[in-house]
Amino acid sequence: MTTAPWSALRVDGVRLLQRLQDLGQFGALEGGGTNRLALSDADKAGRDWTVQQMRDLGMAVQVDAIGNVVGTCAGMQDLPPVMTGSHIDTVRTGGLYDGNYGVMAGLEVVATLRAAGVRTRRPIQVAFFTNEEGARFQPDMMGSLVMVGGMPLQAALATQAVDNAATVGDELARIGYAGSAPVGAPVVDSFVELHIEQGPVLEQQDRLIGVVQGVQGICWMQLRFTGTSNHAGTTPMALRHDAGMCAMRCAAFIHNLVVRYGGSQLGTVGGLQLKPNLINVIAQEAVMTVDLRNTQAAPLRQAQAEVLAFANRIASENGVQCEHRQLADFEPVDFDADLVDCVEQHAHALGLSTLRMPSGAGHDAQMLARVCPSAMVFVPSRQGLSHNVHEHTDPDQLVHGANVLLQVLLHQANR
Ligand code: HGY
Ligand code: MN
Ligand code: MN
Ligand code: MN
Repeated sequence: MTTAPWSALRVDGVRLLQRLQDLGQFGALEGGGTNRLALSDADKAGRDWTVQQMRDLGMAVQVDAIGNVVGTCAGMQDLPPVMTGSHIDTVRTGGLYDGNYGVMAGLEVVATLRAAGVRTRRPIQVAFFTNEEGARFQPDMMGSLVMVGGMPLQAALATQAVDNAATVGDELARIGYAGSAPVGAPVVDSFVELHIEQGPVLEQQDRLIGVVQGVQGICWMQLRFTGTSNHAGTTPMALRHDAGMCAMRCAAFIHNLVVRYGGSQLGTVGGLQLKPNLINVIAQEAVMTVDLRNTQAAPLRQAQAEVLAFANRIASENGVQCEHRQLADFEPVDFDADLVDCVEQHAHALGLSTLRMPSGAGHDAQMLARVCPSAMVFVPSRQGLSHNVHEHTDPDQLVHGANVLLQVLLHQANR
């Protein structure tokens, strides 16, 4: 790899870390952490602040019809841009870095180029996508999915929140991010996302940079069991229509399925609401969420089919209704091999240890991969913690990752 004139350029770590702290004020939780649910007031405040950062960096800012925000740093030629970015919405118990880091590092790259007077051949874009987390509205990665034409805009806008009756469209209008830029077929040369690993692998293997080869498949379902509430003391077991027991046996089935499948199969029941949720009343209703993941498409399909078959069987054996809603259904994605090599080469050129690995978490890059060569760069997560207020990555590791992003974007934008 020839030595480019800009290969000595480095980001300003203090400025990057300061921006991360500043963004963290929006939705800050007492005692640390972030609650910036998609399209909430805190998300609006974080969006407004980030848009201002883009404008202060001389970037042209566009908001599309699903509320994705794209800042553009002009290139010398009007060629398809190189895009980076991630998300600034968080889960309810989020940290400072999930998503935020990739957006702030993108801004830091632009700030570094401006300070050095470097103009790239292609424009460089920094984006943050609507509702990556999928905590309030499903599916996750909604904004980037709509951007690439993977979900009809109207279906996304009509999606209702899990916490109230508001739709995505209502909330975008309420916070002033119902943009006019079209969605469905973005013109992007390539996409590179910098993100914390959110798992323990880099730390365990003492590597500084994760060279991400792809993202595992994700299947989200909601199962609603409807039975008959009754007295816990007077109703014989054989006469019960116990929605709660059906849900919990389903959860146990999922656990056993994961053990049976082995490999990369994962299964999570993150949400379970019982009604009336009283100690001496047989549950009338149970609503549970199911998150199944696998790096292989076939076993993931098989797992989903098995869980659904069991849920329907256990419901009919107990005289209970079972309704299934598919909330997300994403096949595993492989990133562009040349771009993955480019990430690895530039990390090595910076003297950083690397590890090739899949991503356990979903990311916007898996959606951009549908329309352009895409790749990701990971940095370690302390104790693998994420979606947890104690999420942490060492400052120097954050700066290493941003320097890899800088060099990869410079490489891509000067082709
Ligand atoms: O669920 C995920 O993997 C991502 O954080 N939305
Ligand atoms: Mn994320
Ligand atoms: Mn996340
Ligand atoms: Mn290069």
